Order: sequence, then C-alpha cells, then structure tokens
Amino acid sequence: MEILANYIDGELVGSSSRAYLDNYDPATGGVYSRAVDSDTEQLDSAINAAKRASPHWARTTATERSRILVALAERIEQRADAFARAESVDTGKPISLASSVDIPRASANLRFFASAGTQFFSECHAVEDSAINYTLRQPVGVVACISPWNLPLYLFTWKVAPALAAGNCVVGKPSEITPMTAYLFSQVCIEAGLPAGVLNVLHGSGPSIGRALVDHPDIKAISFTGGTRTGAEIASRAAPAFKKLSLELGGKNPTIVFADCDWERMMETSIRAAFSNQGEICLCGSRIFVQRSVFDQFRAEFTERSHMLRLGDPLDETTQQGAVVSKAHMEKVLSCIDVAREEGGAILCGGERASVPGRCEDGWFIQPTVVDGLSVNCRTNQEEIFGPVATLIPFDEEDEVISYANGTSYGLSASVWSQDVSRCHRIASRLEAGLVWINSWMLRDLRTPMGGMKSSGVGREGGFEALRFFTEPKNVCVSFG
Ligand code: TXE
Repeated sequence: MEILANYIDGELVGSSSRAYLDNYDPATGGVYSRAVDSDTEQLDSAINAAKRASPHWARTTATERSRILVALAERIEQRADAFARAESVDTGKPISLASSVDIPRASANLRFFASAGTQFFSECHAVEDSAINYTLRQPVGVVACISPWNLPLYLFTWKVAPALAAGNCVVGKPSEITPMTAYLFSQVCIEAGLPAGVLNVLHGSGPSIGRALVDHPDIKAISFTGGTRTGAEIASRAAPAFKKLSLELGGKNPTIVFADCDWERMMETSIRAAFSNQGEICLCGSRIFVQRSVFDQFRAEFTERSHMLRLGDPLDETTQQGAVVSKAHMEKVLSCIDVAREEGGAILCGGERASVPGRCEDGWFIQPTVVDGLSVNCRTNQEEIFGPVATLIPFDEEDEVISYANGTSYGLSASVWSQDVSRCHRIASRLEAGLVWINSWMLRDLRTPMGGMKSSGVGREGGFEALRFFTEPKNVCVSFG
C-alpha cells in the first residue's frame, strides 16, 4: 500500500514512530494508501528547516521566486492527468471536475502568483516638501497554510503560492482526509528544485499536528480554510500570540432568482451552484430564493434537473455527481436531511444514500436532494450542510429577500439573477457577503478579493490581498532636514 511521506527540508520522510493514518477512497469505501501521522518531532524538523531556509529565500529576487513557481506549475501541467485521477480517487469528485477545475486551477494559482509577486508594489506618501514616507513590504517569516478536503490541491496552492511569492517559508498541512495531491506536489517541488526547507508538507490530523502547528511560537501567520468551528478555535489560540490570521470558513449562500432573469442561464447555473462537487464547496448556493410568480415553474424544473444529474463512479468521464468525501461526512449530511424532514420539509427529490452498483457498491454517495416548505429560520436554512442539499423558498419583495439572504450568521457569497441592472447593483450593495455574483456563479478572477464576512471568516485571499497578508508593512519616514 502506498505510503504518503512528509516533505521536510527538501526530502520525503516517513514516520520514525510508524504512525500512519488510513486514507480512504470514498467511491469504494476502502483504504488505498496511508499518510504519516506527524508528531511534534517532525513539526520541529519542518519549522527548523523553514527557519534555516528563510533568510536566503526572503532575499531571492521576486523574479527568481517567480521562475520556480512557474516550474512547479509546468510540472503539474505535464502530469495533469495523473493529478486529476489522484484528486478524484482521494475526494470522490467526478474526474471531469478534477481535470477541468481542480488541477488547472492549482497550476493557475502558481502561475498567477508567480506573476503577481513581480508586480507587487507598496505605498509612498509625500509630506509636501519636507518628508517622504515609503512602505516596505517584507516577508513575515515562517507561516502555516492549513487547507481542507473539498478542493485539496486547488486550495493548498491558493495559499502556498502567494506565501512563497512574497518570500516566506511555509509549513503546509493538507487535510488528513485528502492528503494525496499535496504528497504528489511535494514530489514536484523536489523535481523543480525548490530550495530545501522553503516549503514543508506535514500530514496528520487537525486536532494533533494542526493544533501544534498553530501553537508553534515560530509560526508568525496562519492561512486557514475549513470549518467555522475550527476557524474559531484557531483564532482563539493564535490571537494571544498576535499571529496574523486569514480565515476562510463556511457559508450558507443565497441564490436569488427574480422573474425577469435569463431563465435558461439561471437554471443551468443554479444547478451547478447547488450541486457541483456534491455541494462540497464553501461557495455553493444552498438556499434558493425564487420570486413567487415563477416559484412553481422553478420548483418543477429545478427538481427535474436535479433528479437527472448522473450520479456514479467518479472515474467515469460522464459522471456529474460523485461520492461525498468520507463516511462521517455522509452520515452528517444524511442527518441534516433527517432534520429537514423533522422540521416539516418536503423532500422533492433525493433524500437518501445512493447505491452505485459494481466497484462502487460500498461507496459514500448521496442523491442530489431538493427540499421545499421550510421557514427561513429553521436549522436546515441556517446551518451549513456542505453536501448535495438545496432548499427552495419563495419571496415577493426585494426588501424581503435581502433580509432572508442576510438572515444567517454566514456572509460568504451570493448569486443574484435579474435583467434589471439597477436592481442588481442595489441588491449587491446591501448583501452581507464577501462575494456577489450577478447573473453568474463562481466566475473567478484571481486578482479579486476572496473571502467572507461574519462567521464566514476574516481577511481576504486573492491578488494583492494575499501578498499583503503574507508581508509585514514597515513604514519608513525620511525627513528632508
Ligand atoms: O474541516 P476542518 P472538517 C466545513 C463543512 C464541513 C465542516 C467540517 O461544513 O462539514 O467544515 O469539516 C485542520 N487546529 N468546511 O472537519 O476540521 C484539518 O486537519 C489546526 C468548509 O473536515 O475545519 C484540515 O487540514 N488545524 C470548508 C483543515 O483544518 C486543524 C472546507 C480543515 O478541517 C484543527 C471544509 C485544529 N484544531 C469544510 N482541526 C470551506 N470553507 O471551504 C482541524 N484542522
């Protein structure tokens, strides 16, 4: 069985204490590899390697760092098929999604920050003719990048690339549920000649090695994507040590449909927004608000199309819905569907574990599920489910739907569908969300700020926002005398 080693000080290192975690294929329910369950000794080795590498990496030119990031991107592109297959097996996501979204985006992240790092600039403030202030933006030092299981390589590189481009050394911790592509990425780093210690990858569980990484005194900044509860715990531990924090957490995102929208585009995109990656994307539109005059038509069509999604073996190119990531997560999502039933929701389609005959008969699949008839304040419409479950809610007035949309503790993203330009801008400005899509969903430009308000997190990733996060501003004031 394949062993996924840590990447420390430029080398792949197994576990000295023989501690490994089983790694499952969600489509079959079987263990297919094992990853190191790191201990504090390995953490110390990784941190020490990063500290040794830090002064030199911080002094390399942005152009040289850019060259290495591009070399990493090229190697992912050369092996794109192998990466996509690995991501699909590790997460249960359809291979078509891994090869069209996850892996191209991982190399795009590296290419983007390779370029952004060379374009980064800082402020200068002149005080009439008496003095000038300029702001240096220097690397923070050794930073932690902790990533989740839903978009493993995509989100890992989304953090690691800007951290490295800005001149930091990194200890990365991928999710223990999906360690495979971070392991393959370690191999790519060795091949591409990334200097030893600049990036270190530690595998292992969140509550053990993740927590120890957060607590380590030499970690100066933490970029985390994951659950809101974990984010709160990390914040409570990191704040007393005044560590910089970027937290990208959960969402309960509204899709808002007005009767005057471009119906076909809206319908096709709303299905994707609800069920892409089995609903396991923080940006998924899981609460769908539809203007009452078209609600019945929407309900009928949306339910029909959800029912038609092809659920099956993730490695089959035609599959649209794969397995959810783990048995525990499947049970959590199914229990959320039970709550929806108890709350009086009508299950319009799905609602059960799905069976896929053949090699995937023991896999963790859930039918795309559409629920109607629930109040906006019930648990189903307030708590993040993070699975293939969408609820439908009618509304009459603009003010009403804005209060529904804003009426959760989350504030990550929203989609608004209408042909009325004024209304779209008006609503966008009033929504409590870090990202608002008008007549679209997940249309991304890597230069824009990405992140949420309220319980969806703190700080923004993307573009210069990420490079600002991974640097310390230092103002230098020069008097003309
Ligand atoms: O994520 P965790 P989980 C949501 C989603 C899901 C819920 C829980 O609702 O059902 O979170 O998922 C590491 N100190 N999202 O439990 O635990 C962990 O090892 C330091 C939203 O799988 O937050 C992994 O690397 N690190 C989401 C990472 O944190 C810790 C994506 C995320 O794991 C740690 C995933 C600790 N104490 C889940 N505990 C999004 N926003 O996209 C865990 N980790």
